[in-house]
Amino acid sequence: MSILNEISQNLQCGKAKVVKELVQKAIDEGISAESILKEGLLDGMGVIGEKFKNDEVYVPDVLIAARAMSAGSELLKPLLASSGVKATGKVVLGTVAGDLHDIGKNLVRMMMEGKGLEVIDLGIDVSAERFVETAVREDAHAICCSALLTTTMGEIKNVIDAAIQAGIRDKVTIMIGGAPVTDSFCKMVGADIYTADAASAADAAVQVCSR
Ligand code: B1M
Repeated sequence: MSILNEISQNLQCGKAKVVKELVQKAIDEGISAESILKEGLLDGMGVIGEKFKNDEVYVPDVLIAARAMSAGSELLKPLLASSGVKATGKVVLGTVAGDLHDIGKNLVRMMMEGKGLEVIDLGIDVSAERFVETAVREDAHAICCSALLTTTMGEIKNVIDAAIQAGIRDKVTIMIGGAPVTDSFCKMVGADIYTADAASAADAAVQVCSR
């Protein structure tokens, strides 16, 4: 079994310590951080997601797999950071109200920080008002919303409405993403930028902050 396969398998079993050791081993063997993330950690999370959907595993199994994912991805953080010219800019990031998923959001943060952006991470279950209040207080270039549930993606519209109400809609870019979110949803609710993955989100944020 390849080491990336081993990472995926152990992540599925929630073995955080083993996953961490294997990720370190893969790094030491010279495997790229992108491959370890995609073919190891995200592959394992994908399998767990499918099994979760089919009722083959339950919330506790998913939680321990998520813990293993976080343990492994922490080691990749410095490697995923770009070595290019550092950008400057400030963004407010969070998972929308009612939504507790944070693995994708944390990847977005890692990638953005890697590009030199200042990321104010509000965590999970963030209300529309909190996104906007923070953006005003911090004079942020962008508000970045992550949503993982079809039942919470509608919260993005509330963030946009709150930005309009606070009079900052023309000053702040609203970036959105997460598994159920699409470009057509982005257009429909009046957000500015949809990106499908964390790396593209970081590239787009750099563009926004350099305008
Ligand atoms: Co949840 N869950 N979950 N869950 N969970 C999903 C999302 C689900 C698709 C599983 C399934 O049925 N197959 C399903 C949603 C179905 C739907 O809405 N249609 C689901 C459900 C139903 C639920 C609960 C309701 C289950 C229950 O309690 N009955 C519950 C809801 C809790 C809540 O939020 N209120 C729940 C709970 C949980 C756990 C707590 C157990 C755990 C979260 C742990 C954590 O995050 N700390 C969990 C997990 C782990 C998942 C799955 C298995 C994996 C999600 C994940 O982390 N993927 C997920 C199934 C799946 O997605 N395959 C599932 C890896 C991560 C890197 O990908 O977050 O998509 P993702 O991020 C990607 C892109 O989307 C993008 O970048 C990343 C890649 O580079 N991206 C952005 C993300 N945010 C972005 C923002 C951007 C740009 C890009 O710009 C700002």
